[in-house]
Amino acid sequence: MRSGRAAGTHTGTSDPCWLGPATTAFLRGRQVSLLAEGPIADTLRLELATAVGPAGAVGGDPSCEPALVLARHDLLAGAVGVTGPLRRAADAAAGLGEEGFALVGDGSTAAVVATGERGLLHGYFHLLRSAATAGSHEVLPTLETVQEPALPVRMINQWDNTSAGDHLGSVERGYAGDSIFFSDGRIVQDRRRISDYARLLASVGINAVSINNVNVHPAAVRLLTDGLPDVADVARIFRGYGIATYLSVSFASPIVLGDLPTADPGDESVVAWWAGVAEGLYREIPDFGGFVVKADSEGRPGPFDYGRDHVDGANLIAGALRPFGGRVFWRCFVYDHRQDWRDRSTDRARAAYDHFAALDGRFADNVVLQVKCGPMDFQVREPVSPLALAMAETNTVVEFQITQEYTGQQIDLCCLLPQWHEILTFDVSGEQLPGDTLASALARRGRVTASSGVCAVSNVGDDANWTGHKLAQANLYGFGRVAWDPALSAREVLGEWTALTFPDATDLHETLIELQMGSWGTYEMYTAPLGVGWMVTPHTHYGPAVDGYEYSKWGTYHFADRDGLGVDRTVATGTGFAGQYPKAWAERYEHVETCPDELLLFFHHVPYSHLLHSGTTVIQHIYDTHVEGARRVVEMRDLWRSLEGRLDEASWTNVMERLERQVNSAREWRDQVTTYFFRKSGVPDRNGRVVH
Ligand code: GCW
Repeated sequence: MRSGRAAGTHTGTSDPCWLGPATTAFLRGRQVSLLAEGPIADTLRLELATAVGPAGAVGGDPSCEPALVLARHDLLAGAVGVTGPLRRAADAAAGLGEEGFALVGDGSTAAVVATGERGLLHGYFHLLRSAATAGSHEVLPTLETVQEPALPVRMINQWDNTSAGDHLGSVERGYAGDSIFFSDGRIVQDRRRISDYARLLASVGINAVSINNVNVHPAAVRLLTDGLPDVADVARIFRGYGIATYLSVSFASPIVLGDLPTADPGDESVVAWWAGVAEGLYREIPDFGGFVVKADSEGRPGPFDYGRDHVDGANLIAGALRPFGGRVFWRCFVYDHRQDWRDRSTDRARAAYDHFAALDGRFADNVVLQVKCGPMDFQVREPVSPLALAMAETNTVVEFQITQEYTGQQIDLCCLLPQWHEILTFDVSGEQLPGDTLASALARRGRVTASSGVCAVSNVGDDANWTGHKLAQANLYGFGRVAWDPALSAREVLGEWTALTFPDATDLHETLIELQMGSWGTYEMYTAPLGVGWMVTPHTHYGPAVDGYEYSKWGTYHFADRDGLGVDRTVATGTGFAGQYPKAWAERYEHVETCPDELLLFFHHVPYSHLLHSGTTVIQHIYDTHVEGARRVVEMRDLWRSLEGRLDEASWTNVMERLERQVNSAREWRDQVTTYFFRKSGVPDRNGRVVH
């Protein structure tokens, strides 16, 4: 939703989000010392200078008893004054990887020691977090921690278009205004907003960003040529925050840009073309991250156009990037988007696994497969993607969607952290073996190749508050935090975000956390029931349309008739999708007796009278949850109204306005879904509520 400001105008005073001035108050007027050189150290020096203000000072000598010292481990070897917290941090930091840090604070001095510059930056932001959660804005916190990221790849994907055109606007599936990166076909000239964004991302440990949409429209292809100097400048900004820059590229680039007649991976001229492009890129940007590629997906060109497979396609581009240390992120969102709804044997949920699982082990070591977290497409409830569980010999990142395409579009409050926590802690074998979560599988692979982890589609735009809905900032913040430490609970992360974002409203923190914690469950209640998904308005994906995708080509059906609903994905009588899981899960999902309620309609077609484990029938569950979900939204709205005057006005007004819209939307969902199923089934609501 647009903020009402003219497109692309940067006021220079955007919301600092979770990094407001209060978060560094404990450094004001202090002496701090920084022992490190390089682009990230330069960023840190500026950060520190701002934090200490004119009355403080940023020096290099740790022996002058600074309040805070940040030091690269190797530079401490000959330094004097390495005592107290600094000594303890130095000892603890020995042997850490370049993103790790040791942080020790005794209440009057804090020390961050790391083996690399990026570790120092992470340690600095961790200090701010610790101070905020300790509630001590004026004093340095007491703490002792050694941290390393669990996952080596922690990436953000922008779906930003270089020009708005007709491609769903300036940001595809963007709900917070226009792109902060592009306007009128090129990278914006005022780069302050990009720099502020880099800072936000760095503060939660993000280390990679792709800046343009995976649907690469004709003008965007030119980022590789005419746009390169601007891309280099953006990469310079991100470099200062320890973040590598990537571009999304079209598989057909050799044709579009190179005037070649083909993009066939088996063609020598194509191989040479990609090699030349990579050489040019790395000449301009020596630490360029690499490419993201959406191929053979929703009409995009790809190796299938030439009778090749995805190994051929991905390895072609990886080969060009390898001499320079670059990587290709190859998306696995490959399915038949021209399906015949009459055909009940084709199952979109199967597609990613069917296309990629057999290719495990054949991809080059600088290929990273990018697998959506569920088998369909970021619905409010899906099972974990079986492909994400299957690629033992292939670098993999699991893709999440921070932008709320199917989860309320930053009009409805929907904190996705509990959903991500469930996915990341998913028990891979289904046998509750220790250390066998999805996140630990990604981490294990990451320790071998440093190329596995997570990525997510961003939710920011040029709205003053970045995310359209102020509280949606927590999803952006939280993604970075769980990427760093997937064991963190949603509540812990929300606790941090709330303390950092609303430092003056300590008495409201619990209320704000509770509000966010329940919001995903509430959204699930009033939208598509029991994991079936897709009852959204076609194309825009906001608001209800129960049959909107029922007779479409997209493979998105609920199969409701007068007797029942749901998709039979069992091995015995359905599409066989359940069989793509490790044995214990396959068996659990296969049978209605063991399939979890919340996924029942994803895996089974059942009669309306089917009794759920919860003790209620499917039809009554639909009635009850929709009424209850809409009621909870009214309750959230009323609660928020009662907070007037107790939070800053801009935040309060923004959220109030969104909640009013959410009340209307939830009412519409409730009435359309309950009425639809009453009319289909003829079964009345036990409580006599459904009258339409
Ligand atoms: O579901 C679809 C979205 C598209 C998106 C695509 C993808 C970028 O509706 O807008 O395109 O997923 O993930 O590639």
